Amino acid sequence: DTETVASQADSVASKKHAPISQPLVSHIFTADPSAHVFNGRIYVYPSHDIDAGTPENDNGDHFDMRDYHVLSMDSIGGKVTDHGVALSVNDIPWAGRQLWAPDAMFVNGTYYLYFPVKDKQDIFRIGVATSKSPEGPFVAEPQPIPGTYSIDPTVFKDDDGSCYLYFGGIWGGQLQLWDNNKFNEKGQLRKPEQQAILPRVGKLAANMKQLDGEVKEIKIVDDQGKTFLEGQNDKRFFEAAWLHKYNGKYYFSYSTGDTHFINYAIGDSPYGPFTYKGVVLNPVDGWTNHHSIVEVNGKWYIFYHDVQLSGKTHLRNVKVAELKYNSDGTIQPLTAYSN
Ligand code: FUB
Repeated sequence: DTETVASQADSVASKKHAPISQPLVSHIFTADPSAHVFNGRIYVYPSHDIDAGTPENDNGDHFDMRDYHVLSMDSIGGKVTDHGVALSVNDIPWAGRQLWAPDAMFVNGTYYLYFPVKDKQDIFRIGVATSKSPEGPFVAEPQPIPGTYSIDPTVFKDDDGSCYLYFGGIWGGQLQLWDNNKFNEKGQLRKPEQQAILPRVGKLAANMKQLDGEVKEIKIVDDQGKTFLEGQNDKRFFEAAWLHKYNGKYYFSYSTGDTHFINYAIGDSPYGPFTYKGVVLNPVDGWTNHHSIVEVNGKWYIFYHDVQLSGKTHLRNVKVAELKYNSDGTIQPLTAYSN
């Protein structure tokens, strides 16, 4: 009968859409996972999603997060520990609202947590907080990092110990309000035929709390050396920068936001230019796509999120899956659902 046929069709559809991995934790909502191996243990620095009741809009006001929790595990697939509140918005002297995607780094005996939050004037800036322990609690510096702005900071430590802070995100991430590192309250999103807004990088000073020199734009180019136009929105940068190194090359990966891909580009310097290579992760369930890429015991993993537990874009859950390279160094694109 028609009902049986319909329910068989549903079951085929849901099998086709079966997730390839399960949420790392389900007692809280988590997103934007930045993963690192510190002292042989895997630490994940995610956003902590909550249902704050803030109405949804294109600026992402519904992502109204108030604190961070650090997760850790001794191996991929192992028991995950939630270390509790690592930093709260109430303990950041300059913060207004919206604690978005963080990252962390370990240098000279100290763990540094980098985070974006709107200041009291509602302008996103990037802050840093420190701890002697990877799980926190972290103590925030009294002011944002001078010269930084916008969202989604990530830190890459190169083989010579130099650290670089990558950041930026358009739309609600406000990158369009910054021209030549100066705030421009009239800043606009680019038109489809204009060059897309570029992500930013700054070298971190030895104290990890300041930048050493000016913030620079990062060029992501096609195989002809041309930067993307705003209209090429399945390729151009939107938010969620991550940098990793593989076989001596620098891999810059990022979200395309409104087209929901994680893409990547390869370069010979932490400053780029990076040549576009393709998709790392196809769109996941939920509007946002945000990831990190890390090597654990000789295998490579992508940490990412979707909305499997809630079905709601602002209540996400972090996951992990293995990532594979081809022999030429390109990445095999991942789809987070079986088909
Ligand atoms: O989690 C809030 C924002 O959503 C992040 O900063 C973006 O990357 C997107 O995932």
